[in-house]
Amino acid sequence: MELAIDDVLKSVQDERLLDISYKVLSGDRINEEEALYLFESNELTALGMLAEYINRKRHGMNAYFIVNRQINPTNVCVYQCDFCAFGVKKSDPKAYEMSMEEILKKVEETYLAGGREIHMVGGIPAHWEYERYVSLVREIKKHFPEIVIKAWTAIEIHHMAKISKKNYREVLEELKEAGLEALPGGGAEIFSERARAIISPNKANAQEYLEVHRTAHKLGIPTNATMLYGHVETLSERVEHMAKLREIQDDTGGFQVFIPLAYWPEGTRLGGRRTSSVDDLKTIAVSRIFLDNFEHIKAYWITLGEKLTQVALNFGADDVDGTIEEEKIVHSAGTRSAYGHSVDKLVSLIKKAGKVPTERDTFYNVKRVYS
Ligand code: V47
Repeated sequence: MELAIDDVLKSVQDERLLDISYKVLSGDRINEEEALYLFESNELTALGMLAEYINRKRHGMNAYFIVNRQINPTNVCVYQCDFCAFGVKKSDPKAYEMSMEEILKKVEETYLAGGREIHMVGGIPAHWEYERYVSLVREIKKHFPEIVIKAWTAIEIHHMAKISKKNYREVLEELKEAGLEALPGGGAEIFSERARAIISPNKANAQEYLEVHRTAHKLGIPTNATMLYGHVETLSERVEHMAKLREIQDDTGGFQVFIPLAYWPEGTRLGGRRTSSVDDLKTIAVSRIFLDNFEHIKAYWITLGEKLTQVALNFGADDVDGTIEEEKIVHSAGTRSAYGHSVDKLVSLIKKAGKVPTERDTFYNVKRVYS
Protein backbone atom coordinates (compact mmCIF):
# COMPACT_ATOMS: atom_id res chain seq x y z
CA MET A 1 0.00 0.00 0.00
CA GLU A 2 1.91 3.04 -1.27
CA LEU A 3 1.53 6.37 0.47
CA ALA A 4 -0.09 9.04 -1.71
CA ILE A 5 2.30 11.87 -2.61
CA ASP A 6 -0.39 14.44 -1.72
CA ASP A 7 -0.76 12.99 1.76
CA VAL A 8 2.99 13.15 2.28
CA LEU A 9 3.16 16.76 1.08
CA LYS A 10 0.19 17.77 3.24
CA SER A 11 2.12 16.62 6.30
CA VAL A 12 4.94 19.15 5.62
CA GLN A 13 4.71 22.64 7.16
CA ASP A 14 8.08 24.27 6.63
CA GLU A 15 9.06 25.78 3.21
CA ARG A 16 12.58 24.40 3.06
CA LEU A 17 11.37 20.98 4.16
CA LEU A 18 8.82 21.18 1.37
CA ASP A 19 11.58 21.81 -1.20
CA ILE A 20 13.54 18.85 0.14
CA SER A 21 10.38 16.74 0.06
CA TYR A 22 9.80 17.49 -3.62
CA LYS A 23 13.34 16.33 -4.28
CA VAL A 24 12.87 13.13 -2.31
CA LEU A 25 9.50 12.34 -3.84
CA SER A 26 10.83 12.77 -7.35
CA GLY A 27 13.63 10.31 -6.57
CA ASP A 28 16.48 12.87 -6.48
CA ARG A 29 19.37 12.45 -4.09
CA ILE A 30 19.57 14.87 -1.18
CA ASN A 31 22.90 16.37 -0.15
CA GLU A 32 24.56 16.47 3.26
CA GLU A 33 23.29 19.93 4.10
CA GLU A 34 19.74 18.82 3.39
CA ALA A 35 20.17 15.69 5.48
CA LEU A 36 21.33 17.87 8.37
CA TYR A 37 18.27 20.06 7.88
CA LEU A 38 16.09 16.95 8.20
CA PHE A 39 17.86 15.94 11.41
CA GLU A 40 17.32 19.42 12.84
CA SER A 41 13.67 19.59 11.79
CA ASN A 42 10.96 19.09 14.38
CA GLU A 43 8.45 17.86 11.83
CA LEU A 44 8.60 14.26 12.92
CA THR A 45 5.43 13.16 11.12
CA ALA A 46 6.61 14.64 7.83
CA LEU A 47 10.01 12.94 8.15
CA GLY A 48 8.34 9.64 8.91
CA MET A 49 5.96 9.93 5.96
CA LEU A 50 8.74 10.84 3.54
CA ALA A 51 10.88 7.93 4.70
CA GLU A 52 7.94 5.56 4.67
CA TYR A 53 7.00 6.68 1.18
CA ILE A 54 10.45 5.52 -0.01
CA ASN A 55 10.32 2.34 2.05
CA ARG A 56 6.95 1.28 0.63
CA LYS A 57 8.05 2.06 -2.93
CA ARG A 58 10.91 -0.38 -2.41
CA HIS A 59 9.37 -3.07 -0.24
CA GLY A 60 5.62 -2.58 -0.26
CA MET A 61 4.26 -3.69 3.11
CA ASN A 62 6.93 -6.35 3.65
CA ALA A 63 9.06 -6.23 6.80
CA TYR A 64 11.91 -8.70 6.95
CA PHE A 65 13.24 -10.93 9.70
CA ILE A 66 15.60 -13.89 9.88
CA VAL A 67 15.80 -16.99 12.04
CA ASN A 68 19.31 -16.59 13.38
CA ARG A 69 21.53 -16.75 16.41
CA GLN A 70 24.21 -14.46 17.74
CA ILE A 71 27.30 -16.07 19.20
CA ASN A 72 29.96 -14.07 21.02
CA PRO A 73 32.83 -16.52 21.51
CA THR A 74 34.52 -14.30 24.09
CA ASN A 75 34.09 -10.98 25.87
CA VAL A 76 37.80 -10.56 26.51
CA CYS A 77 38.95 -7.50 24.59
CA VAL A 78 42.17 -5.56 24.33
CA TYR A 79 40.49 -2.44 23.04
CA GLN A 80 38.33 -1.42 26.01
CA CYS A 81 36.21 1.15 24.15
CA ASP A 82 34.51 3.55 26.53
CA PHE A 83 31.01 3.07 25.06
CA CYS A 84 31.15 -0.72 25.46
CA ALA A 85 30.08 -2.57 28.60
CA PHE A 86 30.57 -6.01 27.05
CA GLY A 87 34.34 -6.22 26.53
CA VAL A 88 36.39 -6.89 29.66
CA LYS A 89 40.02 -7.54 30.52
CA LYS A 90 41.18 -11.16 30.75
CA SER A 91 41.56 -10.84 34.54
CA ASP A 92 37.95 -9.65 35.03
CA PRO A 93 35.70 -12.12 36.92
CA LYS A 94 33.11 -11.71 34.13
CA ALA A 95 35.62 -12.77 31.44
CA TYR A 96 34.65 -15.85 29.42
CA GLU A 97 35.86 -17.78 26.40
CA MET A 98 33.73 -20.42 24.73
CA SER A 99 35.31 -23.67 23.60
CA MET A 100 34.78 -24.98 20.07
CA GLU A 101 32.48 -27.68 21.50
CA GLU A 102 30.30 -25.11 23.26
CA ILE A 103 30.03 -23.06 20.10
CA LEU A 104 29.16 -26.06 17.93
CA LYS A 105 26.49 -27.07 20.45
CA LYS A 106 24.85 -23.64 20.19
CA VAL A 107 24.99 -23.79 16.40
CA GLU A 108 23.41 -27.24 16.48
CA GLU A 109 20.51 -25.97 18.63
CA THR A 110 19.90 -23.20 16.13
CA TYR A 111 20.17 -25.54 13.19
CA LEU A 112 17.67 -27.98 14.69
CA ALA A 113 15.27 -25.12 15.36
CA GLY A 114 15.39 -24.12 11.68
CA GLY A 115 17.90 -21.27 11.98
CA ARG A 116 20.22 -20.81 9.05
CA GLU A 117 22.37 -17.81 10.04
CA ILE A 118 25.04 -17.49 12.69
CA HIS A 119 26.08 -13.94 13.49
CA MET A 120 29.41 -14.33 15.29
CA VAL A 121 31.43 -11.45 16.71
CA GLY A 122 33.16 -10.88 20.00
CA GLY A 123 35.86 -9.24 22.00
CA ILE A 124 39.42 -9.26 20.71
CA PRO A 125 41.70 -11.07 23.16
CA ALA A 126 45.45 -10.41 22.92
CA HIS A 127 46.23 -14.12 23.25
CA TRP A 128 44.06 -15.38 20.37
CA GLU A 129 45.99 -16.44 17.32
CA TYR A 130 44.88 -15.74 13.79
CA GLU A 131 44.15 -19.42 13.10
CA ARG A 132 41.52 -19.48 15.87
CA TYR A 133 39.30 -17.01 13.99
CA VAL A 134 39.65 -19.01 10.79
CA SER A 135 39.10 -22.39 12.39
CA LEU A 136 35.93 -21.26 14.17
CA VAL A 137 34.43 -20.49 10.77
CA ARG A 138 35.81 -23.64 9.19
CA GLU A 139 34.50 -25.95 11.91
CA ILE A 140 30.99 -24.47 11.95
CA LYS A 141 30.78 -24.73 8.17
CA LYS A 142 32.16 -28.27 8.19
CA HIS A 143 29.51 -29.48 10.65
CA PHE A 144 26.62 -27.34 9.35
CA PRO A 145 27.16 -26.61 5.65
CA GLU A 146 23.63 -25.15 5.27
CA ILE A 147 24.26 -22.47 7.85
CA VAL A 148 25.35 -19.06 6.59
CA ILE A 149 28.17 -17.62 8.66
CA LYS A 150 28.09 -13.85 9.00
CA ALA A 151 31.08 -13.26 11.19
CA TRP A 152 33.80 -10.93 12.38
CA THR A 153 33.53 -7.18 12.22
CA ALA A 154 35.95 -5.04 10.24
CA ILE A 155 37.71 -4.38 13.54
CA GLU A 156 38.37 -8.08 13.96
CA ILE A 157 39.49 -8.43 10.34
CA HIS A 158 41.89 -5.51 10.82
CA HIS A 159 43.24 -7.17 13.96
CA MET A 160 43.66 -10.51 12.17
CA ALA A 161 45.60 -8.78 9.41
CA LYS A 162 47.85 -7.20 12.00
CA ILE A 163 48.64 -10.38 13.92
CA SER A 164 49.02 -12.58 10.84
CA LYS A 165 51.01 -9.97 8.88
CA LYS A 166 48.62 -10.48 5.97
CA ASN A 167 46.66 -7.83 4.13
CA TYR A 168 42.86 -7.50 4.28
CA ARG A 169 42.44 -9.30 0.97
CA GLU A 170 44.46 -12.31 2.10
CA VAL A 171 42.59 -12.57 5.40
CA LEU A 172 39.19 -12.26 3.79
CA GLU A 173 40.09 -14.76 1.06
CA GLU A 174 41.16 -17.28 3.67
CA LEU A 175 37.99 -16.74 5.72
CA LYS A 176 35.87 -17.02 2.59
CA GLU A 177 37.55 -20.25 1.70
CA ALA A 178 36.83 -21.49 5.25
CA GLY A 179 33.11 -20.71 4.81
CA LEU A 180 32.53 -17.07 5.69
CA GLU A 181 29.76 -15.63 3.52
CA ALA A 182 29.03 -12.17 4.88
CA LEU A 183 30.44 -9.56 7.25
CA PRO A 184 28.32 -7.90 9.92
CA GLY A 185 28.40 -4.13 10.27
CA GLY A 186 29.68 -3.79 13.83
CA GLY A 187 32.66 -1.66 14.76
CA ALA A 188 31.79 1.36 12.63
CA GLU A 189 30.70 3.36 15.69
CA ILE A 190 31.04 6.88 14.33
CA PHE A 191 33.59 7.74 11.66
CA SER A 192 34.39 11.26 12.87
CA GLU A 193 37.99 11.35 14.11
CA ARG A 194 37.01 13.81 16.82
CA ALA A 195 34.29 11.60 18.31
CA ARG A 196 36.18 8.34 17.74
CA ALA A 197 39.13 9.73 19.69
CA ILE A 198 36.78 10.08 22.67
CA ILE A 199 34.80 6.85 22.50
CA SER A 200 37.20 4.31 20.97
CA PRO A 201 40.67 5.71 20.42
CA ASN A 202 42.53 2.41 20.21
CA LYS A 203 40.89 0.24 17.59
CA ALA A 204 40.85 0.39 13.78
CA ASN A 205 39.95 3.83 12.50
CA ALA A 206 37.23 4.83 10.06
CA GLN A 207 39.47 4.53 7.00
CA GLU A 208 40.51 1.04 8.02
CA TYR A 209 36.91 -0.02 8.71
CA LEU A 210 35.85 1.26 5.31
CA GLU A 211 38.80 -0.35 3.53
CA VAL A 212 37.94 -3.76 5.00
CA HIS A 213 34.37 -3.41 3.71
CA ARG A 214 35.53 -2.19 0.30
CA THR A 215 37.89 -5.18 0.04
CA ALA A 216 35.15 -7.61 1.07
CA HIS A 217 32.85 -6.18 -1.60
CA LYS A 218 35.56 -6.65 -4.24
CA LEU A 219 35.81 -10.31 -3.19
CA GLY A 220 32.06 -10.76 -3.52
CA ILE A 221 31.44 -10.83 0.24
CA PRO A 222 28.39 -8.69 1.06
CA THR A 223 28.60 -6.64 4.24
CA ASN A 224 26.35 -4.63 6.55
CA ALA A 225 27.02 -1.14 7.89
CA THR A 226 26.22 0.33 11.30
CA MET A 227 26.36 3.70 13.05
CA LEU A 228 26.42 4.00 16.82
CA TYR A 229 24.67 7.26 17.68
CA GLY A 230 23.52 9.15 20.74
CA HIS A 231 26.83 9.49 22.62
CA VAL A 232 29.24 12.37 21.91
CA GLU A 233 28.71 12.79 18.17
CA THR A 234 27.04 15.81 16.56
CA LEU A 235 24.25 15.60 14.00
CA SER A 236 26.71 16.74 11.28
CA GLU A 237 28.96 13.85 12.24
CA ARG A 238 26.06 11.44 11.75
CA VAL A 239 25.52 12.86 8.28
CA GLU A 240 29.25 12.69 7.53
CA HIS A 241 29.20 9.02 8.60
CA MET A 242 26.32 8.16 6.29
CA ALA A 243 27.88 10.14 3.43
CA LYS A 244 31.04 8.01 3.61
CA LEU A 245 28.94 4.85 3.39
CA ARG A 246 26.88 6.23 0.50
CA GLU A 247 30.06 7.05 -1.41
CA ILE A 248 31.44 3.51 -1.09
CA GLN A 249 28.08 2.04 -1.94
CA ASP A 250 28.08 4.04 -5.18
CA ASP A 251 31.36 2.35 -6.07
CA THR A 252 30.79 -1.22 -4.92
CA GLY A 253 27.08 -1.87 -4.21
CA GLY A 254 28.28 -4.36 -1.59
CA PHE A 255 26.39 -3.09 1.46
CA GLN A 256 23.17 -4.95 2.14
CA VAL A 257 21.68 -2.91 4.95
CA PHE A 258 22.27 0.13 7.14
CA ILE A 259 21.73 -0.34 10.88
CA PRO A 260 21.58 2.72 13.14
CA LEU A 261 22.48 1.55 16.66
CA ALA A 262 21.09 3.61 19.54
CA TYR A 263 23.65 3.98 22.31
CA TRP A 264 22.88 2.41 25.72
CA PRO A 265 25.01 3.92 28.52
CA GLU A 266 24.62 1.62 31.56
CA GLY A 267 27.84 0.12 32.86
CA THR A 268 29.98 1.92 30.29
CA ARG A 269 32.94 4.15 31.14
CA LEU A 270 31.53 6.79 28.81
CA GLY A 271 28.20 7.04 30.65
CA GLY A 272 25.66 9.58 29.40
CA ARG A 273 21.97 9.26 28.65
CA ARG A 274 19.81 7.06 26.51
CA THR A 275 18.64 8.37 23.17
CA SER A 276 15.07 9.69 22.97
CA SER A 277 12.45 7.90 20.89
CA VAL A 278 12.15 11.01 18.72
CA ASP A 279 15.88 10.88 17.99
CA ASP A 280 15.68 7.17 17.21
CA LEU A 281 12.83 7.65 14.75
CA LYS A 282 14.48 10.65 13.10
CA THR A 283 17.69 8.65 12.65
CA ILE A 284 15.81 5.79 11.00
CA ALA A 285 13.89 8.21 8.77
CA VAL A 286 16.87 10.35 7.73
CA SER A 287 18.95 7.30 6.95
CA ARG A 288 16.16 5.91 4.75
CA ILE A 289 15.93 9.22 2.91
CA PHE A 290 19.68 9.93 2.61
CA LEU A 291 20.97 6.43 1.81
CA ASP A 292 19.21 6.15 -1.53
CA ASN A 293 21.61 3.41 -2.68
CA PHE A 294 20.96 1.13 0.32
CA GLU A 295 18.21 -1.40 -0.24
CA HIS A 296 17.48 -2.00 3.44
CA ILE A 297 17.30 -0.09 6.72
CA LYS A 298 17.25 -2.18 9.87
CA ALA A 299 15.33 -1.26 13.03
CA TYR A 300 17.37 -3.40 15.42
CA TRP A 301 14.83 -4.47 18.03
CA ILE A 302 17.55 -5.08 20.61
CA THR A 303 18.58 -1.40 20.76
CA LEU A 304 15.20 0.18 19.97
CA GLY A 305 13.06 -2.11 22.08
CA GLU A 306 10.10 -4.00 20.66
CA LYS A 307 7.52 -1.18 20.75
CA LEU A 308 9.67 1.46 19.08
CA THR A 309 10.74 -1.09 16.47
CA GLN A 310 7.08 -1.34 15.48
CA VAL A 311 6.89 2.42 15.02
CA ALA A 312 10.23 2.41 13.14
CA LEU A 313 8.70 -0.04 10.65
CA ASN A 314 6.42 2.85 9.72
CA PHE A 315 9.26 5.39 9.68
CA GLY A 316 11.30 3.94 6.84
CA ALA A 317 12.71 0.70 8.27
CA ASP A 318 11.99 -2.58 6.50
CA ASP A 319 13.94 -5.09 8.62
CA VAL A 320 14.10 -5.98 12.32
CA ASP A 321 17.08 -8.43 12.33
CA GLY A 322 16.07 -11.80 13.74
CA THR A 323 15.32 -14.25 16.50
CA ILE A 324 18.91 -13.78 17.84
CA GLU A 325 18.45 -16.15 20.82
CA GLU A 326 21.09 -14.63 23.06
CA GLU A 327 22.13 -10.98 22.66
CA LYS A 328 24.90 -9.98 25.02
CA ILE A 329 26.58 -6.78 23.81
CA VAL A 330 23.73 -4.28 24.22
CA HIS A 331 22.28 -6.17 27.20
CA SER A 332 25.57 -5.52 29.02
CA ALA A 333 24.78 -1.82 28.52
CA GLY A 334 21.25 -1.98 29.86
CA THR A 335 18.80 -2.57 27.00
CA ARG A 336 15.43 -3.73 28.31
CA SER A 337 14.48 -5.77 25.25
CA ALA A 338 14.34 -9.56 25.39
CA TYR A 339 17.50 -11.62 24.80
CA GLY A 340 15.85 -13.33 21.87
CA HIS A 341 12.42 -13.90 20.36
CA SER A 342 10.62 -16.87 18.87
CA VAL A 343 9.51 -16.74 15.24
CA ASP A 344 5.89 -16.48 16.45
CA LYS A 345 6.71 -13.45 18.55
CA LEU A 346 8.53 -11.65 15.71
CA VAL A 347 5.73 -12.47 13.29
CA SER A 348 3.19 -11.07 15.72
CA LEU A 349 5.31 -7.97 16.42
CA ILE A 350 5.54 -7.21 12.69
CA LYS A 351 1.85 -7.93 12.05
CA LYS A 352 0.82 -5.62 14.87
CA ALA A 353 2.94 -2.90 13.26
CA GLY A 354 0.70 -3.25 10.19
CA LYS A 355 3.37 -4.92 8.07
CA VAL A 356 3.68 -8.32 6.41
CA PRO A 357 6.22 -10.54 8.21
CA THR A 358 8.66 -11.77 5.59
CA GLU A 359 11.25 -14.33 6.56
CA ARG A 360 14.52 -13.82 4.71
CA ASP A 361 17.95 -15.34 4.53
CA THR A 362 21.20 -13.44 5.15
CA PHE A 363 21.14 -12.08 1.59
CA TYR A 364 17.52 -10.91 1.73
CA ASN A 365 16.19 -13.75 -0.39
CA VAL A 366 12.61 -14.27 0.74
CA LYS A 367 12.00 -17.65 2.41
CA ARG A 368 8.41 -17.27 3.59
CA VAL A 369 5.76 -14.58 3.61
CA TYR A 370 3.32 -14.65 6.55
CA SER A 371 0.48 -12.97 4.73
O1 V47 B 1 29.94 -2.51 17.06
C1 V47 B 1 28.45 -1.69 21.66
C2 V47 B 1 27.38 -1.67 19.36
C3 V47 B 1 27.80 -3.28 17.88
C4 V47 B 1 26.97 -0.57 22.74
O2 V47 B 1 25.47 -6.49 10.83
C5 V47 B 1 26.49 -0.78 21.46
O3 V47 B 1 23.48 -7.33 10.81
C6 V47 B 1 24.56 0.34 21.95
O4 V47 B 1 27.06 -4.35 15.04
N1 V47 B 1 24.99 0.63 23.20
C7 V47 B 1 27.68 -4.75 17.64
N2 V47 B 1 25.28 -0.34 21.06
C8 V47 B 1 26.31 -5.11 17.12
C9 V47 B 1 26.22 -4.96 15.64
C10 V47 B 1 25.12 -5.59 14.90
C11 V47 B 1 23.97 -5.95 15.55
C12 V47 B 1 22.96 -6.56 14.81
C13 V47 B 1 23.09 -6.82 13.48
C14 V47 B 1 24.26 -6.46 12.84
C15 V47 B 1 24.43 -6.78 11.40
C16 V47 B 1 25.29 -5.82 13.54
O5 V47 B 1 27.05 -2.97 19.04
C17 V47 B 1 29.14 -2.67 18.16
C18 V47 B 1 28.72 -1.35 18.73
O6 V47 B 1 28.53 -0.42 17.73
N3 V47 B 1 27.45 -1.44 20.81
N4 V47 B 1 28.18 -1.15 22.85
C19 V47 B 1 26.18 0.18 23.64
N5 V47 B 1 26.62 0.50 24.85
